[in-house]
Amino acid sequence: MAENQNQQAAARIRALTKQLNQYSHEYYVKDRQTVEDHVYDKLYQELVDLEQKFPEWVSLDSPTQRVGDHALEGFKKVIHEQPMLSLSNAFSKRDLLEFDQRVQKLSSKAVSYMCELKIDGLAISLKYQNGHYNGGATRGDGTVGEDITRNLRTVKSVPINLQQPLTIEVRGECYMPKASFVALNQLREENGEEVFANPRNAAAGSLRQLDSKVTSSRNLSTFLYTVADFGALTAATQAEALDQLDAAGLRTNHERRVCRSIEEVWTYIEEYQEKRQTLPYEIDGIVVKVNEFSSQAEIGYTVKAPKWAIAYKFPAEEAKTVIQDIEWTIGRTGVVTPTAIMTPVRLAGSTVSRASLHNYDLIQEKDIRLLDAVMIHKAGDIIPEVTSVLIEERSIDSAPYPMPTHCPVCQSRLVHLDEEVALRCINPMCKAQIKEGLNHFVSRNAMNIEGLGQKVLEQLYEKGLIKDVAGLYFLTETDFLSLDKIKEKSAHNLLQAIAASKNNSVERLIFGLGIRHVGSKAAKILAEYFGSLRSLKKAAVEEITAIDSLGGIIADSVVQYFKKPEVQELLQELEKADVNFEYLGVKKSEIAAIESAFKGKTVVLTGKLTEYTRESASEKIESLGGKTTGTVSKKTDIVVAGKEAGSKLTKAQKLGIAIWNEQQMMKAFKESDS
Ligand code: 1X8
Repeated sequence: MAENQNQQAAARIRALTKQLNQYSHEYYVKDRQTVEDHVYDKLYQELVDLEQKFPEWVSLDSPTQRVGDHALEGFKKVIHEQPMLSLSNAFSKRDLLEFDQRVQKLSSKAVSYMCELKIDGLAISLKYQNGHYNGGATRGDGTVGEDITRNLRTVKSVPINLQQPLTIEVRGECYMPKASFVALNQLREENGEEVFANPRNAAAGSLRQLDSKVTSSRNLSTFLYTVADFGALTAATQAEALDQLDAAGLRTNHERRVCRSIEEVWTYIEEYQEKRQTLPYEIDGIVVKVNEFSSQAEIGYTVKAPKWAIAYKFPAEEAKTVIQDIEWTIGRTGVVTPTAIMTPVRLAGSTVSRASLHNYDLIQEKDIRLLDAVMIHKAGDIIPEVTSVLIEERSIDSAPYPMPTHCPVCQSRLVHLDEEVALRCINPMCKAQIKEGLNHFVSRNAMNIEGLGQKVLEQLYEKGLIKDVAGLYFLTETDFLSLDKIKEKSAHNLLQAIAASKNNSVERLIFGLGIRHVGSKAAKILAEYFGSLRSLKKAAVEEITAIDSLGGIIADSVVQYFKKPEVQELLQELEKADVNFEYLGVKKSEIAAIESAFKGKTVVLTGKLTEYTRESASEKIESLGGKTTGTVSKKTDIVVAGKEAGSKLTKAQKLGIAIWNEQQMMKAFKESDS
């Protein structure tokens, strides 16, 4: 009996592992979602549960093994049997024409060129043995790299098993998408941590982590572009080799193009110099390779680089401007952040007049002073940053910018906490912090109280009508009418929006409280796991760290937070106001059981709804197993069009997508509830 059960579990674990890996491959390698998130989540949870009961059947390629392991003491060295070469650079069309001349001279026949994007990440090498992942390494100095096998295992686009039993070594780039880079830095700045200068540094910092859990949390991806050891693979050209990598299940970049002349190459370069801004990852140039391997062999190598390839580097997009002022702002957590106010200049498609300087250490390190001429660029193609100071243009009477000693808002002494680069105002009564906390509480991903903007909150606070977030729930119409520019109608709407937020599922409240290190994702996980704020506030550190995806930093922060007497008082006030403390979301395991017209469907909401807000409709649809997105595409199943719907409706009509009005949506809601 027990033996039978054990065998059944083994078979189910194998089947789940295979199925989940297939889904994951389609999503992370092929950029194609073939299963709804909740279906994936449910199967994943089933696997986690089974593996917990039958740990003897956990396989190395199980998706649960991507979450990271215990920390290492250090990295082992890896010797690259084939050295990882660098590329020579071209900075102009002329350099490129000269490269073409050299190629022509050294090869006996006509060549074509493969153009590929030069990804701004970290070069890596991956080994597979009979199709199984067998280790990964950094480039290092090209001859000796570091063994980052465990960290690369957490990167979802790195297959654990190939589609074919190949024994090969491949190389490529591990990178952090622009959006993840921006989000990571935002979080780090809020937490007083040092920010990464660009996505490449962020990727490198994430890969060179002794604790692979950290790597796992960083949303890295890969593009492979070279085969270092073909094993049984055969290919005559780079184009074929890349197609073979695709077929094997390794992720390659599809923006590549074979060109028959250097003029065509130039066209490609000009095209991507334009497109660059719109790509979701950062590139710093174009790699041009002789496509035919036989010609590559003829042309050969220098000691450092192949003579059959060249990297065309885009000119750095920089602009010169002058620092007019440095503004200091206090964040929600008391971190004091300097922003350079500069003479406005055009840079990479927009006008720039502000750049975060991140922290005082950076001002000191770069020796940035008022009225300095500086060069600026955009990190990750998005965030303006000061790259350098033109010291030779500095006037002789300039002086170093002094470190602020007091909070510009509450005047209390600033502190430099251990291991933080940030200066902090640690006065919990600091007005700036409280106001930021209020803004955060009402924001979209938190309590989502519509219409309650910064100006209104500021007035409410300044007039003493509220002293903390709980105060919002005790406001009256008279309170609102005492504010500037608030008439009866908006007072009414605001009161209604505040009242509606009492019924939010508790993850919004958990996030809205602004517990350090608890982002909206972590808040959701905590809410799902503990079910209510009452259980969460009693949780011990060990209970929180027992959740796979949450680490010790979050756990400590949560436990410390709920210990504070002022927090306990605040919770009492919120409870008195009848703010919901329960998790109302459908438990992941329950979604699959629901029958609804939205299950597994991708839905776009557009136009003005009258009975629902976009957010509430979207939440409802997701709770019924649907997915909502903002853009209409071939993948959209249903477009719910409210009043005055515009281009999205037109597009849906063109694509022949089902179009519903609000009443039809509500009818479907009703039918699912029964
Ligand atoms: C570096 C890179 C190469 C490619 C893309 N991104 C890079 N950073 C490519 O070939 N597609 S090749 C390369 C190198 O050989 N050092």
